[in-house]
Amino acid sequence: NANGKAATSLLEKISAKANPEADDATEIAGNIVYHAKYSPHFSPLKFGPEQALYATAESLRDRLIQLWNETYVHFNKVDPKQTYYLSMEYLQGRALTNAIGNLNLQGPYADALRTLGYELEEIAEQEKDAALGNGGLGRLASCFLDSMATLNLPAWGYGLRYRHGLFKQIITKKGQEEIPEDWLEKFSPWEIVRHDVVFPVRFFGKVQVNPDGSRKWVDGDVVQALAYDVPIPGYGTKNTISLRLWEAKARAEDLDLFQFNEGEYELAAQLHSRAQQICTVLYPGDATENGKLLRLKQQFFLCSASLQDIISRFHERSTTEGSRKWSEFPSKVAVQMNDTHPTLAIPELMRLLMDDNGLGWDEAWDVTSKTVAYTNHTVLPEALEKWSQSLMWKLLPRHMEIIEEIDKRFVQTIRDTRVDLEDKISSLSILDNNPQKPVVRMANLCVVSSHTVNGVAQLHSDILKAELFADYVSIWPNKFQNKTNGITPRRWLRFCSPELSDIITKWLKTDKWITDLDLLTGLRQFADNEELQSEWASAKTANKKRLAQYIERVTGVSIDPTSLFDIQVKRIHEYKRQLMNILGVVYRFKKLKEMKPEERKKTVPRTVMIGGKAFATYTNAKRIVKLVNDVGDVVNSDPEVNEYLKVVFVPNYNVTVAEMLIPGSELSQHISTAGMEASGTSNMKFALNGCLIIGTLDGANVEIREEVGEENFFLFGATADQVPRLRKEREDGLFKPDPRFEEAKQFVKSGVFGSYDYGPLLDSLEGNTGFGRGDYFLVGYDFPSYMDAQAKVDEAYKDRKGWLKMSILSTAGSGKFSSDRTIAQYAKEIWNIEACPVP
Ligand code: T68
Repeated sequence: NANGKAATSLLEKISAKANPEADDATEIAGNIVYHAKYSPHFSPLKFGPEQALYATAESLRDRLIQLWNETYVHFNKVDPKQTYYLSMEYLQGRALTNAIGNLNLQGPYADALRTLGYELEEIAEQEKDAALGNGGLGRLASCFLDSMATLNLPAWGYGLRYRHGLFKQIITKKGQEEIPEDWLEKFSPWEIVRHDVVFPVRFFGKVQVNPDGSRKWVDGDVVQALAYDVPIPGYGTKNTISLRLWEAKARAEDLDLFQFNEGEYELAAQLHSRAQQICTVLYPGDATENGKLLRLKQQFFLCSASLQDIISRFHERSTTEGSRKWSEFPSKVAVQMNDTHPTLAIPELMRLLMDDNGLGWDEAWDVTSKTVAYTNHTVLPEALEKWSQSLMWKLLPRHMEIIEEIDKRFVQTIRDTRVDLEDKISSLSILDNNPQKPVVRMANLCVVSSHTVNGVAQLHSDILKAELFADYVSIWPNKFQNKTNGITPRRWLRFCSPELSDIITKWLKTDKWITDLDLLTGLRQFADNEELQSEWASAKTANKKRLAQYIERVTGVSIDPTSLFDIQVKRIHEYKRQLMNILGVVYRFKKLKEMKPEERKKTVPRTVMIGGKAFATYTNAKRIVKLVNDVGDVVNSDPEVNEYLKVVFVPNYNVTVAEMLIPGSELSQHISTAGMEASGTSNMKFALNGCLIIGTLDGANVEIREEVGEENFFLFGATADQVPRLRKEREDGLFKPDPRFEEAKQFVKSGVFGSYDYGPLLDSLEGNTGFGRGDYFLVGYDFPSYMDAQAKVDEAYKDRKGWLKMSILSTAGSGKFSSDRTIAQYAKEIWNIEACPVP
């Protein structure tokens, strides 16, 4: 069926009929055919798998638009308080299976497609991921949208419509190479452009002082923000909410026709191309001044367009004549800032209120600070955003005035009320006026201006309160909260592992767990049950086989589905310590080589899979990718060992690849240096899928271990409170490395894995050698306890029944990590919003 000839002839036999409410297979097939014929994007009457995808998606879209309109009308009528989630990133992945699943139409859609000559899975495979994010933070935003819709909450997401999402990773002899991702190459059936939703966004220019003393931002460049809406269906509800993505467009008058006719095409279209740059790529490199400027433009573009839209909706929904009282704004609008990236929402809201709507400072400040809340996702100093003051004055002069004023008033209040904090003012203030490099500290601006600040796991929130934001806590003890992250159980269990889901539903005698994940505790009583264990094992085996086929297809490496599948997938970063994982593998390989054949036979065969993208300019992260690949090449082709150990680098890790890997894994690694991973969310996905965790007491691992039971978690490593002392010891040369650690490093240095220069990478693990950072991430310190924990894993895996029991208990204990729980807490404890179900 590759060229779709057979399907094309079937197309002719089924009568086309547009019907957004179709719900049996025959009608759905008619609707798909309708779109194949009358919403053409390809040459007439072509119906290959790709055409089938678009027609299927469009048939679903009809239905989503129906529900979406109803939701929109209902929200407008009820006029509830609404949350707006502002995020520079969303990692939506594919939408087809998710939409069909949330609407509970798997059966009819699969049947409809079969009458057209296709399998649903085959069609779903055609879809590209929407990868408008980097990692956990972006995926969290997408899980949150799913939960907001499912919980019937009046909430919308706002983001940017990047033309190119996160780069595609390919692995060559050189290691990772990046090629542009192209999700909009053809078009996305999931977005609707709203030609009537357009707002002007200004850059540069100057501040004009009016005769009455009021101020106005004028001149500079004006770019149009145009809205593209993506429907977000809830599970088992009519409620369908919006992810509104802004695209930047120049105005027609920005084309200089005179210059164009003079043949100066580039000059003539200068403003057009400048506008276009804004949404061209996700996270443009910001090493250069130009790169920084573009990134700041992106952030402001998101904030300004979204706030203008929010304000216009606030007035639109008013039932009284004329415009509403501004004091009502915080009872109608909650704005959540996903990290500091949308911090400019604060001065922009102040500006819109004061300069465009005539509010005084105090009134505007009262509205703004009651509206905005901030989520912190990191304590790493290098990841805390600081923008150069001169760059900000250039791009956003009025906002800088406002930020200065916020800072001035804050500092004055501290001077007036807290003499004890006098010597802390230089670190508490928003502006860092260090003459060498004056910057705006965005996190400080967020903390000072928000009514609530939250961390993303208990340990992380505790660290924020005790360290990063400790002095603010003494000023505003009630401002700080924890909201432990969560994941949507729809995408991350129900749809990615239908086999396991069916077993769970069968044993719990209900599928209500899909929206009430705490019900999974009901599996605990059956953890020893042989029948459940055997069903559990066969679902796992099926998922492992599917994964093995995938791995063979994309890497050419054949892996044994009866071996222990051990996976670490996440962004490549030194703090996440993929290097410790691969050094552990190197050590295992060396020991296997040294063993006699009969000894080897007693070991537990393992397949170690590592995947993730390194930021294009992060050299050490790229060296880690290279090392994993090189180790894999040697190990996998070693005839003595490769029956017992395989090492695979899984290329181009993304949401879709995760949906394949996670259900098939048995052990997953979450091994960051304690205190450095704010939460982690893939740890939750793995645990939910019955995969055991080897990990440190970091981020959400702490809570996962509490929930699944410590006997079902392979713990190792230093704790967060020990880390500073251990780093000091390392610096002072008081640390004695374990011989296994030295042996593994030495083996890499010896050149067994090729001639690439791993020197700089290995040097980063040394103490006071003058190289690297003196093993800042404490790989050397944690290595022995890591290896001991790995030995426990091998022992545990030999006990088949014991392992299955642990696996069942892992799933049973994962209820807490539903993003439905997280979002219900945000709704109640931060946003103060209530469900608004469409009748
Ligand atoms: C992650 N942060 C945390 N940042 O590292 C992770 N993008 O522990 C946590 O679970 C997750 O957020 C959700 O809370 C990120 O993913 C980014 O991707 C990032 C950072 C800077 C700029 C852009």
